[in-house]
Amino acid sequence: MKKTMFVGETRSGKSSLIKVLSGESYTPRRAMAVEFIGPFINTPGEFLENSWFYNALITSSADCEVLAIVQDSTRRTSLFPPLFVSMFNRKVIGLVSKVDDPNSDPVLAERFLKQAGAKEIIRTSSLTGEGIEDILEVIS
Ligand SMILES: Nc1nc2c(ncn2[C@@H]2O[C@H](COP(=O)(O)OP(=O)(O)O)[C@@H](O)[C@H]2O)c(=O)[nH]1
Ligand SMILES: [Mg+2]
Repeated sequence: MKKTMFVGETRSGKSSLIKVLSGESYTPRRAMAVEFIGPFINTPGEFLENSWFYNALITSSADCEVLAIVQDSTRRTSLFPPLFVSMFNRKVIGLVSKVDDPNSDPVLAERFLKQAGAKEIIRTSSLTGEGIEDILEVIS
């Protein structure tokens, strides 16, 4: 499994995805700290929400092979700036989260992820398991 770092807004669904991907063994904590869960690195939403913390994200990414940027498809806004991923010299996957939700707009979420620089995009749901196999395929 390739080491994969998750970046996304607070409550975008990062911890839920890691929980499903890692086989339910991870109990997420709500702490402003980088967490290491097997091959997964979870980063605090605050690191994306305040560009003062971009350096912390770049430092945390040193050890990872894949950068997973998570966009909540129930949100109509995104905090990813254009070409966000160009700061990281890493393979990138864009993850559209919560596609099971009635308010999900996966097309808009994909647009945000593409603007951020993601070329490979996977629609996911931690509730139904949609997209989980596809993520595992990319990072295995
Ligand atoms: N409907 C739906 N809700 C989700 C999904 N993933 C996460 N959530 C909910 O979104 C909220 C934030 O999820 P969490 O994984 O803690 O986000 P994080 O802050 O990015 O780690 C929680 O209330 C979750 O239950 C999903 O795939 N579908
Ligand atoms: Mg979390």
